[in-house]
Amino acid sequence: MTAEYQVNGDVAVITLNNPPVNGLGHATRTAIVSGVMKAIDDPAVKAIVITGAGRAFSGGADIKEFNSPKALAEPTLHTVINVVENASKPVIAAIHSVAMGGGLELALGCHYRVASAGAQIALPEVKLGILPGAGGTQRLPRVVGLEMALNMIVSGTPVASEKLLKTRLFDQLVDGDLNEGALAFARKVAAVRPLPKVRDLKVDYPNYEAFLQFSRNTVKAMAGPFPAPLKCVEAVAASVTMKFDEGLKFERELFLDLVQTPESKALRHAFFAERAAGKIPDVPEGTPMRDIKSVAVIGAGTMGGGIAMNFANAGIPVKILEMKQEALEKGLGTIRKNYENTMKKGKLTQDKFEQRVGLITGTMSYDDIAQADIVIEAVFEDMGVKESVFRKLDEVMKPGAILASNTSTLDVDKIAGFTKRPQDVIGTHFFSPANVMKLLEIVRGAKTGKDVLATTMALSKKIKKTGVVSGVCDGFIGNRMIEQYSRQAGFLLEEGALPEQVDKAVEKFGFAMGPFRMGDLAGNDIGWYIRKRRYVEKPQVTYSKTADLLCEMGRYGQKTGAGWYDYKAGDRKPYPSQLVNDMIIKHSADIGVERRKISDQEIVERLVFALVNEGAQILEEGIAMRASDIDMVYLTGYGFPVFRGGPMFYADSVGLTNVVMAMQKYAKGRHGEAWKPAPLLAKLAAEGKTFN
Ligand code: T1G
Repeated sequence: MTAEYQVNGDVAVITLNNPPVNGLGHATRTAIVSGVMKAIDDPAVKAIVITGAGRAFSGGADIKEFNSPKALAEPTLHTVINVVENASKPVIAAIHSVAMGGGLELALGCHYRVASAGAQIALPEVKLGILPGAGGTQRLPRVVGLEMALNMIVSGTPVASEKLLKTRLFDQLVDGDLNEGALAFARKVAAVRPLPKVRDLKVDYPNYEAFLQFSRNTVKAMAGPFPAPLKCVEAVAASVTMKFDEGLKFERELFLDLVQTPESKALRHAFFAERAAGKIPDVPEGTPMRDIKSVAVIGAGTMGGGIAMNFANAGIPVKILEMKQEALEKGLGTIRKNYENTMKKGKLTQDKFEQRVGLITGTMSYDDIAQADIVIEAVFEDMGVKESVFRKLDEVMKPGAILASNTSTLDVDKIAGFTKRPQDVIGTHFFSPANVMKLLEIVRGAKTGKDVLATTMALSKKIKKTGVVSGVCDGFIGNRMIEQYSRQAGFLLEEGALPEQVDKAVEKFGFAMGPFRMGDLAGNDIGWYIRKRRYVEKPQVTYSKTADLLCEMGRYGQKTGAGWYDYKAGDRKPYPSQLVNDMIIKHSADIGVERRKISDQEIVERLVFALVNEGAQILEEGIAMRASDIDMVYLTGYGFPVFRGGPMFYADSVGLTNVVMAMQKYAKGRHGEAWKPAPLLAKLAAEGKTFN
């Protein structure tokens, strides 16, 4: 059942029961309507309460139904709300935990609303690239006022129920048992007539034009490529400029426009992709987990310090091990400074600052970390160094401790082989800056225990990371794909483009930062070191020499004051470098490549489709469990534009046949071997299918 009906004395209670969050799917909507009709027809029933079972009143429309016939099948949410609002007996919404989106709109259609404290009240549709489509933009302003409603709808941010008590949204805050409170309230208002309807209220806001114009300007400035925020303002404006039914119609038109936009489809894909990533098919819910009460981090450098902060932020004590006193003090000092900066920005209170700093301690003795429940090494990216660390950890760590490596490319199975407990070894690949980037690649070794995997995935959620499981291969998911992206970027320089053109082209596509600005930020020497290893391991793979020539000039990037671009002291802005551009142009001549004018479209296609092709290989090899996991890696770790949904989703939206055709065009050019379509990509394209 997706909504239960029972009569308690003279009050009918309709309980939404569609786990996990009582999404208002077609079956639930049908059950609500039949419940209300039944209550109306029953002379013994004087009032009706609608409440939610489980963890929510309702999380809104069932977004799993979107773009399917069910979403618009009668009774639509509009119809349900009409039935409720026009019922001849009072309908009371009893809200706990979550009332969001269509769930809140349903409550707004009721005659009364009671709530327990701490319920999250929101119209978050804008985060899915749409807007409240069942009257929320017209009713919410009528109960909380124009300004509060506009802020809630444009931001999508939840507000706690008790903060809205003084508004006409709630008639009562119920302490104790919500259903008992709702029943008592229902009996109190059962005979009150006329029945109060939110639609009959007026929005009272003097000089609303000025406020709305200010809102339009502000929202236009912050909305970026997303059309929804501005449409939210227009819909809310209708609550003061139009009659209710006209406003409702206008809202509906805007909603139907937005639900079809590529941006909304991408955001909805990202919503589900993030949740799917936490599911590991052969590690079911309920797999026993290890208790993580304390963490140790080895290495107090940039990565080690950032990693440690994640755990302190989650209230978990962290011990950082360094071999040299000076390095340890420097690392702890950097952490303190980071927290001080956050506090200066007003994003951290003094007591939170002290709590977090107090949770991070330093040591130079392995014995001090032996009792930690998980130890994460963030030492130099060299297998020899990893070997000595893991042999030592195997010696000192208590039985059952999880031994994690922050390696970004090395073989986790090999690392596990340095210990007598490979089942306890796992990769936890953080992305720099580790206390900021959401992505955590969880690298599953061949022998990693299921409980270790389940524990690490749960721990990633606790430290507010997006955990994505990767198999063991060179570069896992993200770095293996960025390798092909970087190769194409280098070839484009040899063939006629310059760093600034390449960066601008992909940044126009939506990337946060192009490959050359990214290299200057992260350090060009990191890639140089990895390529030197690759030249030995995979001599058949060709790279542009330009990046090596740049490093040989000592131009590692911002950290050396010069990289692909020039930098001025204290200024992180990149300035095109004549010296580097001359080097590139000379290099083309040296290798006999005639430079040509390259279009931005070619740049974007070669960089993005290089990601897609490698992603298809990764999917086929089972390194990634699903295409949407690859999308999550790129959305949360590599600045891929969210409004495009991730590389694999974007390829689907372009059409895999078109992707393969573009690749066939580039296969005719230099290094054409790089454009051999991955078998899975070729197969899906031939069958007219998609990755996701
Ligand atoms: N529909 C279907 N499934 C949903 C859902 C929804 N609205 N919300 C969450 N889920 C699933 C989610 O996929 C996951 O599933 C599980 O619930 C737990 O979610 C007309 C059209 C409600 C605050 O945007 O913000 O109404 O992976 O891990 O951290 O105007 O989910 O377990 O199978 O996030 O406790 C507007 C989106 C819809 C709310 C709970 N509503 N959801 O957070 O759990 S559009 C939203 C959330 C709409 C109307 C329009 C959160 C939550 P699984 P979770 P959580």
